[in-house]
Amino acid sequence: MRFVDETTIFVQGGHGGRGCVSFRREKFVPNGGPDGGDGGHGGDVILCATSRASTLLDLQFTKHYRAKNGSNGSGSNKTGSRGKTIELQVPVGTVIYDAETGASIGDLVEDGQTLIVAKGGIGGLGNARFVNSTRQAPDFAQPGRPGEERRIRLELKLLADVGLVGFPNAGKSTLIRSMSRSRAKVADYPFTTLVPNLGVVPYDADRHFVIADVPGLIEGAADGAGLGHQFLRHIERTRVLVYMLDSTDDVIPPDAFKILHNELQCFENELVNRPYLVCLNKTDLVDSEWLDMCEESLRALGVDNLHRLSALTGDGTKKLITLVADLLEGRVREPWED
Ligand SMILES: Nc1nc2c(ncn2[C@@H]2O[C@H](COP(=O)(O)OP(=O)(O)OP(=O)(O)O)[C@@H](O)[C@H]2O)c(=O)[nH]1
Ligand SMILES: [Mg+2]
Repeated sequence: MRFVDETTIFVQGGHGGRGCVSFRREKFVPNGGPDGGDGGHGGDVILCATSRASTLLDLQFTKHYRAKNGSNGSGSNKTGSRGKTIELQVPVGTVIYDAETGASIGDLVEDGQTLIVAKGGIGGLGNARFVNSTRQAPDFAQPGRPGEERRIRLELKLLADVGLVGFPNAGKSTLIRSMSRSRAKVADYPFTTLVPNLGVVPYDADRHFVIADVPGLIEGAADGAGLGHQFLRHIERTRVLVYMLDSTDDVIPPDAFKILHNELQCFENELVNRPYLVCLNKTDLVDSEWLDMCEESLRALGVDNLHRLSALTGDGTKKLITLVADLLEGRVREPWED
Protein backbone atom coordinates (compact mmCIF):
# COMPACT_ATOMS: atom_id res chain seq x y z
CA MET A 1 0.00 0.00 0.00
CA ARG A 2 1.28 3.44 -0.83
CA PHE A 3 2.13 5.73 2.05
CA VAL A 4 0.87 9.28 1.60
CA ASP A 5 1.67 11.74 4.35
CA GLU A 6 0.60 15.00 2.78
CA THR A 7 -2.35 16.06 0.68
CA THR A 8 -4.50 19.11 -0.04
CA ILE A 9 -8.27 18.94 -0.40
CA PHE A 10 -11.14 21.35 -0.93
CA VAL A 11 -13.97 21.20 1.58
CA GLN A 12 -17.31 22.95 1.52
CA GLY A 13 -20.18 22.86 3.97
CA GLY A 14 -23.70 22.54 2.55
CA HIS A 15 -25.77 25.71 2.13
CA GLY A 16 -28.59 26.42 4.51
CA GLY A 17 -32.10 25.87 3.11
CA ARG A 18 -34.39 28.82 2.31
CA GLY A 19 -37.01 29.93 4.83
CA CYS A 20 -40.57 29.60 3.53
CA VAL A 21 -43.26 32.22 2.96
CA SER A 22 -46.61 30.62 3.57
CA PHE A 23 -50.00 31.42 5.14
CA ARG A 24 -52.36 29.07 6.83
CA ARG A 25 -55.18 28.18 4.50
CA GLU A 26 -57.88 26.14 6.10
CA LYS A 27 -61.50 25.71 5.60
CA PHE A 28 -63.50 27.95 7.90
CA VAL A 29 -60.37 29.79 9.08
CA PRO A 30 -60.33 33.09 7.27
CA ASN A 31 -57.06 35.00 7.20
CA GLY A 32 -54.96 32.26 8.81
CA GLY A 33 -51.59 33.57 10.05
CA PRO A 34 -48.16 33.03 8.48
CA ASP A 35 -46.81 29.49 8.84
CA GLY A 36 -43.64 29.37 6.70
CA GLY A 37 -41.03 27.08 8.32
CA ASP A 38 -37.27 27.64 8.56
CA GLY A 39 -34.76 26.18 6.16
CA GLY A 40 -32.59 23.29 7.41
CA HIS A 41 -28.92 23.83 8.18
CA GLY A 42 -26.34 22.69 5.66
CA GLY A 43 -24.21 19.64 6.53
CA ASP A 44 -20.66 20.03 7.85
CA VAL A 45 -17.45 18.46 6.60
CA ILE A 46 -15.79 16.74 9.53
CA LEU A 47 -12.44 15.01 9.91
CA CYS A 48 -12.33 12.07 12.25
CA ALA A 49 -9.06 10.53 13.47
CA THR A 50 -8.88 6.78 13.45
CA SER A 51 -6.11 4.42 14.48
CA ARG A 52 -7.25 2.06 11.73
CA ALA A 53 -5.85 4.34 9.03
CA SER A 54 -2.12 4.78 8.67
CA THR A 55 -1.90 6.97 5.59
CA LEU A 56 -3.74 9.81 3.86
CA LEU A 57 -3.92 7.73 0.69
CA ASP A 58 -7.72 7.68 0.56
CA LEU A 59 -7.89 11.45 0.33
CA GLN A 60 -5.31 11.54 -2.43
CA PHE A 61 -7.75 10.65 -5.21
CA THR A 62 -10.88 12.66 -4.42
CA LYS A 63 -10.01 16.27 -3.90
CA HIS A 64 -13.42 17.91 -3.43
CA TYR A 65 -15.80 17.24 -0.59
CA ARG A 66 -19.08 19.08 -0.46
CA ALA A 67 -21.65 18.32 2.20
CA LYS A 68 -25.37 18.32 1.32
CA ASN A 69 -27.49 21.46 1.47
CA GLY A 70 -30.24 21.84 4.02
CA SER A 71 -33.69 21.60 2.44
CA ASN A 72 -36.01 24.55 2.24
CA GLY A 73 -38.64 25.23 4.88
CA SER A 74 -42.28 24.62 3.97
CA GLY A 75 -45.79 25.54 5.02
CA SER A 76 -47.45 24.44 8.26
CA ASN A 77 -44.26 25.55 10.08
CA LYS A 78 -42.24 22.65 8.75
CA THR A 79 -38.49 23.11 9.13
CA GLY A 80 -36.40 21.81 6.26
CA SER A 81 -34.23 18.78 6.97
CA ARG A 82 -30.58 19.17 7.81
CA GLY A 83 -28.06 18.48 5.05
CA LYS A 84 -26.06 15.29 5.48
CA THR A 85 -22.64 15.77 7.01
CA ILE A 86 -19.54 14.26 5.41
CA GLU A 87 -17.13 12.49 7.73
CA LEU A 88 -13.63 11.86 6.44
CA GLN A 89 -11.40 9.36 8.22
CA VAL A 90 -7.78 10.38 8.72
CA PRO A 91 -4.95 8.70 10.61
CA VAL A 92 -4.21 9.72 14.18
CA GLY A 93 -1.41 12.30 14.05
CA THR A 94 -2.91 14.35 11.19
CA VAL A 95 -2.28 18.08 11.41
CA ILE A 96 -4.59 20.38 9.46
CA TYR A 97 -3.59 23.70 7.91
CA ASP A 98 -5.40 26.33 5.88
CA ALA A 99 -3.81 25.84 2.45
CA GLU A 100 -4.05 29.55 1.59
CA THR A 101 -2.70 31.16 4.75
CA GLY A 102 -0.72 28.24 6.16
CA ALA A 103 -2.38 28.80 9.54
CA SER A 104 -2.82 25.72 11.66
CA ILE A 105 -6.46 24.72 12.09
CA GLY A 106 -6.14 21.66 14.26
CA ASP A 107 -4.26 18.57 15.26
CA LEU A 108 -5.94 15.20 15.67
CA VAL A 109 -3.92 13.21 18.16
CA GLU A 110 -6.44 10.79 19.63
CA ASP A 111 -8.48 7.98 18.19
CA GLY A 112 -12.03 9.20 17.59
CA GLN A 113 -11.16 12.91 17.87
CA THR A 114 -13.07 15.05 15.37
CA LEU A 115 -12.70 18.48 13.82
CA ILE A 116 -15.19 20.47 11.75
CA VAL A 117 -13.24 21.80 8.79
CA ALA A 118 -16.16 23.39 6.91
CA LYS A 119 -19.32 24.36 8.71
CA GLY A 120 -22.64 24.11 6.92
CA GLY A 121 -24.58 27.37 6.43
CA ILE A 122 -27.49 28.00 8.77
CA GLY A 123 -30.99 27.73 7.39
CA GLY A 124 -33.02 30.90 6.66
CA LEU A 125 -35.95 31.82 8.90
CA GLY A 126 -39.47 31.31 7.59
CA ASN A 127 -42.01 34.13 7.51
CA ALA A 128 -43.72 32.87 10.68
CA ARG A 129 -40.66 34.13 12.58
CA PHE A 130 -41.18 37.72 11.53
CA VAL A 131 -44.58 38.33 13.05
CA ASN A 132 -44.80 41.15 15.53
CA SER A 133 -47.49 43.41 16.90
CA THR A 134 -47.48 45.74 13.93
CA ARG A 135 -46.67 43.16 11.27
CA GLN A 136 -49.28 40.44 11.23
CA ALA A 137 -48.60 39.03 7.79
CA PRO A 138 -44.94 39.19 6.79
CA ASP A 139 -44.56 38.22 3.16
CA PHE A 140 -40.84 37.57 3.26
CA ALA A 141 -38.42 34.98 4.64
CA GLN A 142 -34.64 34.63 4.86
CA PRO A 143 -32.46 32.83 2.37
CA GLY A 144 -30.11 30.19 3.82
CA ARG A 145 -26.50 31.11 4.49
CA PRO A 146 -23.80 29.62 2.27
CA GLY A 147 -21.64 26.85 3.72
CA GLU A 148 -18.04 27.59 4.68
CA GLU A 149 -15.50 26.63 2.04
CA ARG A 150 -11.75 26.37 2.04
CA ARG A 151 -8.74 24.45 0.89
CA ILE A 152 -6.97 22.57 3.61
CA ARG A 153 -3.62 20.85 3.70
CA LEU A 154 -3.35 17.68 5.72
CA GLU A 155 -0.02 16.54 7.03
CA LEU A 156 0.54 13.29 8.84
CA LYS A 157 3.07 13.55 11.62
CA LEU A 158 3.43 10.21 13.28
CA LEU A 159 3.17 10.07 17.03
CA ALA A 160 6.15 8.21 18.41
CA ASP A 161 8.19 8.58 21.59
CA VAL A 162 11.54 7.81 20.03
CA GLY A 163 12.97 8.60 16.59
CA LEU A 164 15.73 6.58 14.94
CA VAL A 165 18.02 8.52 12.63
CA GLY A 166 21.01 7.37 10.67
CA PHE A 167 22.58 6.92 7.27
CA PRO A 168 21.04 4.37 4.93
CA ASN A 169 22.22 0.87 5.80
CA ALA A 170 23.17 1.81 9.39
CA GLY A 171 20.88 -0.90 10.77
CA LYS A 172 17.85 1.11 11.90
CA SER A 173 15.29 -1.34 10.60
CA THR A 174 17.28 -4.28 11.96
CA LEU A 175 17.10 -2.63 15.37
CA ILE A 176 13.38 -1.89 15.28
CA ARG A 177 12.76 -5.50 14.27
CA SER A 178 14.79 -6.82 17.15
CA MET A 179 13.14 -4.54 19.71
CA SER A 180 9.54 -4.76 18.60
CA ARG A 181 7.20 -6.85 16.51
CA SER A 182 7.69 -4.53 13.55
CA ARG A 183 8.52 -6.41 10.36
CA ALA A 184 10.35 -3.52 8.72
CA LYS A 185 12.26 -4.62 5.64
CA VAL A 186 16.00 -5.11 6.06
CA ALA A 187 18.51 -5.45 3.23
CA ASP A 188 22.16 -4.76 2.61
CA TYR A 189 21.62 -1.85 0.25
CA PRO A 190 20.90 1.80 1.02
CA PHE A 191 17.37 3.24 1.09
CA THR A 192 15.63 -0.02 1.87
CA THR A 193 13.20 1.88 4.06
CA LEU A 194 11.13 4.29 2.00
CA VAL A 195 8.34 5.01 4.45
CA PRO A 196 8.43 5.27 8.23
CA ASN A 197 7.81 2.18 10.37
CA LEU A 198 6.54 2.23 13.90
CA GLY A 199 7.37 -0.35 16.54
CA VAL A 200 6.03 -0.79 20.04
CA VAL A 201 8.78 -1.68 22.51
CA PRO A 202 7.74 -3.18 25.83
CA TYR A 203 9.84 -2.46 28.92
CA ASP A 204 9.46 -2.95 32.66
CA ALA A 205 6.36 -4.95 33.46
CA ASP A 206 3.59 -3.09 31.71
CA ARG A 207 5.15 -0.09 30.03
CA HIS A 208 6.06 0.50 26.43
CA PHE A 209 7.34 3.17 24.09
CA VAL A 210 6.78 3.68 20.39
CA ILE A 211 9.83 3.99 18.18
CA ALA A 212 9.85 5.34 14.61
CA ASP A 213 12.29 4.09 11.98
CA VAL A 214 12.51 6.62 9.17
CA PRO A 215 14.32 6.42 5.83
CA GLY A 216 18.08 6.99 5.86
CA LEU A 217 19.49 10.50 5.78
CA ILE A 218 22.55 11.49 3.78
CA GLU A 219 24.65 14.61 3.57
CA GLY A 220 22.79 17.29 1.66
CA ALA A 221 19.35 15.82 2.48
CA ALA A 222 18.17 19.34 3.28
CA ASP A 223 18.85 20.21 -0.37
CA GLY A 224 17.06 17.12 -1.60
CA ALA A 225 19.89 14.58 -1.68
CA GLY A 226 18.77 10.96 -1.29
CA LEU A 227 15.16 10.93 -0.18
CA GLY A 228 15.44 14.51 1.07
CA HIS A 229 14.47 15.23 4.64
CA GLN A 230 10.70 15.68 4.41
CA PHE A 231 10.11 12.42 6.27
CA LEU A 232 11.84 13.98 9.30
CA ARG A 233 8.44 15.42 10.11
CA HIS A 234 7.70 11.97 11.50
CA ILE A 235 10.25 12.40 14.23
CA GLU A 236 9.23 15.98 15.01
CA ARG A 237 6.92 14.84 17.76
CA THR A 238 9.29 12.36 19.36
CA ARG A 239 10.80 13.11 22.74
CA VAL A 240 14.07 11.22 22.37
CA LEU A 241 16.33 10.61 19.38
CA VAL A 242 18.60 7.65 18.78
CA TYR A 243 21.41 8.19 16.27
CA MET A 244 22.44 4.94 14.61
CA LEU A 245 26.05 5.00 13.43
CA ASP A 246 27.56 2.16 11.43
CA SER A 247 31.00 1.47 12.91
CA THR A 248 32.08 -0.27 9.70
CA ASP A 249 31.16 2.60 7.39
CA ASP A 250 33.74 4.52 5.35
CA VAL A 251 32.35 7.68 6.86
CA ILE A 252 33.68 7.20 10.38
CA PRO A 253 31.17 7.51 13.25
CA PRO A 254 32.18 10.99 14.51
CA ASP A 255 31.90 12.39 10.97
CA ALA A 256 28.59 10.60 10.44
CA PHE A 257 27.30 12.11 13.67
CA LYS A 258 28.30 15.63 12.58
CA ILE A 259 26.54 15.20 9.23
CA LEU A 260 23.35 13.82 10.79
CA HIS A 261 23.33 16.49 13.46
CA ASN A 262 23.66 19.16 10.80
CA GLU A 263 20.87 17.72 8.64
CA LEU A 264 18.51 17.61 11.62
CA GLN A 265 19.40 21.16 12.49
CA CYS A 266 18.66 22.29 8.92
CA PHE A 267 15.25 20.66 9.10
CA GLU A 268 14.33 22.05 12.46
CA ASN A 269 16.78 23.53 14.88
CA GLU A 270 14.83 22.41 17.90
CA LEU A 271 15.32 18.71 17.01
CA VAL A 272 18.93 18.70 18.13
CA ASN A 273 18.05 20.05 21.56
CA ARG A 274 16.09 17.05 22.69
CA PRO A 275 17.60 14.21 24.70
CA TYR A 276 19.47 11.74 22.54
CA LEU A 277 21.61 8.66 22.55
CA VAL A 278 24.29 7.72 20.06
CA CYS A 279 24.61 4.03 19.13
CA LEU A 280 27.66 2.53 17.55
CA ASN A 281 26.16 -0.34 15.60
CA LYS A 282 27.60 -3.48 13.99
CA THR A 283 30.02 -4.01 16.86
CA ASP A 284 30.22 -7.69 15.86
CA LEU A 285 32.25 -6.68 12.81
CA VAL A 286 34.91 -4.43 14.38
CA ASP A 287 37.40 -4.72 17.22
CA SER A 288 37.07 -2.91 20.49
CA GLU A 289 40.11 -0.66 19.91
CA TRP A 290 38.34 0.87 16.96
CA LEU A 291 35.22 1.42 19.07
CA ASP A 292 37.32 3.03 21.80
CA MET A 293 38.77 5.43 19.25
CA CYS A 294 35.35 6.29 17.84
CA GLU A 295 33.98 6.93 21.30
CA GLU A 296 36.89 9.15 22.14
CA SER A 297 36.35 11.30 19.04
CA LEU A 298 32.63 11.48 19.76
CA ARG A 299 33.30 12.57 23.34
CA ALA A 300 35.57 15.27 21.96
CA LEU A 301 32.50 16.53 20.09
CA GLY A 302 30.62 16.71 23.37
CA VAL A 303 28.68 13.47 22.96
CA ASP A 304 28.58 11.54 26.23
CA ASN A 305 25.53 9.40 25.85
CA LEU A 306 27.10 6.54 23.91
CA HIS A 307 26.11 2.94 23.52
CA ARG A 308 27.60 -0.05 21.69
CA LEU A 309 25.27 -2.31 19.85
CA SER A 310 24.90 -5.14 17.42
CA ALA A 311 21.36 -4.90 16.16
CA LEU A 312 21.90 -8.11 14.22
CA THR A 313 23.04 -10.36 17.08
CA GLY A 314 20.97 -8.50 19.66
CA ASP A 315 24.02 -7.72 21.74
CA GLY A 316 23.31 -4.49 23.65
CA THR A 317 19.66 -4.23 22.56
CA LYS A 318 18.21 -4.89 25.99
CA LYS A 319 20.47 -2.30 27.56
CA LEU A 320 19.50 0.18 24.85
CA ILE A 321 15.85 -0.25 25.78
CA THR A 322 16.56 0.64 29.41
CA LEU A 323 18.68 3.62 28.40
CA VAL A 324 15.93 4.94 26.15
CA ALA A 325 13.29 4.35 28.83
CA ASP A 326 15.45 6.28 31.31
CA LEU A 327 15.70 9.21 28.92
CA LEU A 328 11.96 9.16 28.31
CA GLU A 329 11.21 9.16 31.99
CA GLY A 330 13.93 11.65 32.84
CA ARG A 331 15.60 9.09 35.11
CA VAL A 332 19.28 9.39 35.89
CA ARG A 333 20.93 6.04 36.44
CA GLU A 334 24.11 5.93 38.46
CA PRO A 335 27.00 3.82 37.09
CA TRP A 336 26.77 1.31 39.98
CA GLU A 337 23.16 0.53 39.11
CA ASP A 338 24.23 -1.32 35.96
N1 LIG B 1 26.95 -7.59 11.00
C1 LIG B 1 25.93 -6.75 11.24
N2 LIG B 1 25.12 -6.39 10.25
C2 LIG B 1 24.11 -5.55 10.56
C3 LIG B 1 23.87 -5.07 11.86
N3 LIG B 1 22.79 -4.25 11.83
C4 LIG B 1 22.37 -4.25 10.55
N4 LIG B 1 23.15 -5.03 9.79
C5 LIG B 1 23.01 -5.28 8.34
O1 LIG B 1 23.12 -4.06 7.66
C6 LIG B 1 22.28 -4.03 6.50
C7 LIG B 1 21.35 -2.83 6.56
O2 LIG B 1 20.43 -2.95 7.64
P1 LIG B 1 19.04 -2.19 7.68
O3 LIG B 1 18.46 -2.48 9.01
O4 LIG B 1 18.24 -2.48 6.47
O5 LIG B 1 19.56 -0.69 7.62
P2 LIG B 1 18.70 0.67 7.62
O6 LIG B 1 19.41 1.63 8.48
O7 LIG B 1 17.28 0.35 7.98
O8 LIG B 1 18.84 1.08 6.11
P3 LIG B 1 17.84 1.98 5.19
O9 LIG B 1 16.45 1.45 5.39
O10 LIG B 1 18.34 1.76 3.82
O11 LIG B 1 18.00 3.38 5.65
C8 LIG B 1 21.53 -5.35 6.52
O12 LIG B 1 22.20 -6.23 5.65
C9 LIG B 1 21.66 -5.83 7.95
O13 LIG B 1 21.61 -7.22 8.06
C10 LIG B 1 24.77 -5.48 12.90
O14 LIG B 1 24.66 -5.11 14.06
N5 LIG B 1 25.77 -6.32 12.53
MG1 LIG C 1 15.61 0.59 6.93
